[in-house]
Amino acid sequence: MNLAYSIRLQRRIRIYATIGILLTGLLVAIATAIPLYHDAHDRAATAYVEDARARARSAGQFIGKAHDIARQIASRSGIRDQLEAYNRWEIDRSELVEYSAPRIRDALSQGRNIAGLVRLDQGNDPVIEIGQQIPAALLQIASSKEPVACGPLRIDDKVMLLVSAPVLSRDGVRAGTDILSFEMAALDELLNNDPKGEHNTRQLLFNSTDQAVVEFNRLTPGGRLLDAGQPEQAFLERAAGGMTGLDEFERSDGSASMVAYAPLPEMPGWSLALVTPARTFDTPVLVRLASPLLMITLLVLGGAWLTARAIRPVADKVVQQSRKLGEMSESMALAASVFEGSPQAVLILDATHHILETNEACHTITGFGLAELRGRTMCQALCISTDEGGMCSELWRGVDEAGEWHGEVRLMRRYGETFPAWCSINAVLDGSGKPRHYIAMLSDISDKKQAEDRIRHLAQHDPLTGLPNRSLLADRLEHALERGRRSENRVALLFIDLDRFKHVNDSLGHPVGDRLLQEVAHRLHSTVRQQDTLARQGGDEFVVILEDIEGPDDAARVAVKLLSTLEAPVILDGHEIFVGGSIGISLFPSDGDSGEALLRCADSAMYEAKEQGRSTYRFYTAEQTRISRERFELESGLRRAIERDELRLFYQPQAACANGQLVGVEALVRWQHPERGLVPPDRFIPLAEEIGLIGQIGEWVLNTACAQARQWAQAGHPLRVAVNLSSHQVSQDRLFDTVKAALDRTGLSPSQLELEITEGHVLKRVEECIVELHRVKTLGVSLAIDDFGTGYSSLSYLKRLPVDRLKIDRSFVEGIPDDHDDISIVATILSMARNLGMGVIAEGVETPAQIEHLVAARCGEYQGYLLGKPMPPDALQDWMDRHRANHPDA
Ligand SMILES: Nc1nc2c(ncn2[C@@H]2O[C@H](COP(=O)(O)OP(=O)(O)OP(=O)(O)O)[C@@H](O)[C@H]2O)c(=O)[nH]1
Ligand SMILES: [Mg+2]
Repeated sequence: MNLAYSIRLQRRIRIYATIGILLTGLLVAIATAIPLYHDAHDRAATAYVEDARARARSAGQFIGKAHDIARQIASRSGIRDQLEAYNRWEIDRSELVEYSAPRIRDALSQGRNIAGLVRLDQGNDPVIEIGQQIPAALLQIASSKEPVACGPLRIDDKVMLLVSAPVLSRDGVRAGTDILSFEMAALDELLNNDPKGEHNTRQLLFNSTDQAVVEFNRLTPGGRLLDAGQPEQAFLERAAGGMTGLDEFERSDGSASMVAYAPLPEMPGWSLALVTPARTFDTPVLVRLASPLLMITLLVLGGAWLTARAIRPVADKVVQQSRKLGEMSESMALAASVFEGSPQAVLILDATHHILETNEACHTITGFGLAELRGRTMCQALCISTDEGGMCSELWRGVDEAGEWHGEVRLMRRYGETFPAWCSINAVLDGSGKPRHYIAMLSDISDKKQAEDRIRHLAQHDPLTGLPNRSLLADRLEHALERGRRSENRVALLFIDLDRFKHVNDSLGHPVGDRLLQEVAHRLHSTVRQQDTLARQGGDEFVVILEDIEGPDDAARVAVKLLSTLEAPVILDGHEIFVGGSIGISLFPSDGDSGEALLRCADSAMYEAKEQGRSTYRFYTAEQTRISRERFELESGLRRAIERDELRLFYQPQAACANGQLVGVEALVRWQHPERGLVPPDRFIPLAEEIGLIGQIGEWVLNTACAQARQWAQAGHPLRVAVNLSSHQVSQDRLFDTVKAALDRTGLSPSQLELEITEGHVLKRVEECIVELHRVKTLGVSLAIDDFGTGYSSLSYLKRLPVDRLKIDRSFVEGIPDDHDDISIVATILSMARNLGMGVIAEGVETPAQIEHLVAARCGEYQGYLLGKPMPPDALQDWMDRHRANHPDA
């Protein structure tokens, strides 16, 4: 409803209410006025008719009185006798007149309105004339024995009434007639004196016998004779016939008149009518109606005014409301246009975070239409996670606590793509302060983020190589040290400076130098692990941060890798460029606790490398460099040892305790280093394990030992050969295949092969080892547990291992025969082995006392320096010959 409409409506309500009241008033007025009018009209009519009747009565009395006067004069005996005497000719006319005239005059003087008298004799001839002359023609009325009125008629411009009265003798014979003339003016006076007379009311007196009508009114004093055929005459005749009534009729001029008529009482043929214009008649009727109608009108107007007044505040309220509504709808339209036109996605949520409304921008940004979003929570629909990786619940907790939340979130578009958005959520509270709705506004900040990322990238990266620059390096280094401090891990810093790079610039130009730097960056980058940081420190300097390294060797290994990467020539514009580098290494925490200190140390180590002839690396401390270098050399030597056939197998004899008979040999690996000589296994086996060569070495040992044993067997000296398996071999599923392959390849009888496994290695993966060793055992080889007693084996799984022999560790044998503990342990192992049906071999036997004790303790076999040191196969052959010679019984 707009304002104009409500104003129109308000006006209409007021008009209709007023009209309603006026119409009601009108109806009441009509309902009141009609009976009132009828009543007033009836009263007026009655009064009018009564007036006519009263006037008729007056007129009747006037005529009756004229009759009486005529009758009295005629009956006067003196003058009557004279007339009779005249009739009988006894007196003449003059005597008659002389006698009668004074007496008649005297009698006439009693009636004021008598104009004259004419006495006729028996022959109806006038004999006495007094006063008004009466034309002879009019004297014909003398006939009846009763007085008779005639007229009204005009005599000498006067309207007269003639009354004839017979003069009767004593015996009733008519002796003559008196004709008296009366002036009607007297009647006029009588009638018009009537106080009820109206100015414009006409009075008509009618004598039907003579068809004469006389009118009295104010303007014609004395009356006026009317011509016959007047419209009123019909009513006069009706009245002359005896009727009384009131009628309305139209005059010739078209005006309406009211006529009240009545007969003159006791005057047959005479009637009177009052004629007045209808409006004159209606006036008192209307006057009578006026006051009640005025009252009604006032009441109605008052009512209408009160209603209008009563309605006005309501109507004003309606207008006000509608104005407010209009304003509200305007502001709502404005809000709607803001909502729809907003470039931000706007979501209106209910109190339970479910989506009610979204705008077009939401569709554009998220790809979801309102139909897909409505009824789902914002978090569900858009898979919201906060920028800190938190969940939506954190966001709502923020809104609940502060009524609003602003922050960066990640949203998911309709097709699964996620994007960063700035999110503002505000709670809309109800009257009681509880959230009624929430307004969420989201803007896609992908572009902004990209720009920020780009700016950040530019600020933190070297434009030439794209590597982190000095600033980001410092940052990363700080973080790496922080992590190192927490985890107590070491961190290494490698400072690389290209060798004689200036020469490239000078000879091939700066642009080529640039491209070379790019290529170097690329190579270095692909050499280091992903988690390591490679940065360009500036010029031809690069820095690598290595985290979580085990020790300096790791750093050295990386340095060597980097140097070898740089060794390969770079081809640029057809030039083959050799570019080397010098690397300085500093270590955290040993060389310094801060990034700055470590950089300084690495830089100075780098100069040391340059000093030492370039294309090399140096640690910050000389000792570390030495250790590292040695280790590195050992490592690289070991890598080549197999292919250069530098590994050797030595065999240590094993014999029965009881009679010293040779039962087997244990194969032991040695590295015949070209410069260092014979390297014992404890110097290179852990290194081989560390650098992943152990598998290869283990396989070599197994194959070589099997081949050797086979060779001895073929030469007529079948010997059991015990081969140590590394933990790497034991824990591999391939052990079965490896052993089988060695046996197949060499043709050695499985019964001649004994595999030694270290107790500690088995304990690491008991269940898997049990399964795998059972499989290996199916090949027919025997199994021994090396270093038994040091690994705290549990009897329960020892029972489940398919073991043939236990090897008592040399540390227990060492204490025999003095150390009681060792003696007890050895005794326990022996008794246990016996109970489990296993053989026992003691190792490290060096003295005759030890072997004596072992014999006494019924230990099955032994090995050790007392019997023979590990020796090359040729030496063993000699040893065997000697041994046989010394033990002819065995
Ligand atoms: N092309 C190119 N050269 C650069 C850039 N920044 C620094 N250099 C040059 O790199 C060279 C680095 O020189 P040094 O490392 O001090 O000397 P060097 O010739 O490499 O000799 P040594 O390092 O002592 O083996 C200087 O000649 C610099 O001008 C660069 O962005 N682009
Ligand atoms: Mg340089």
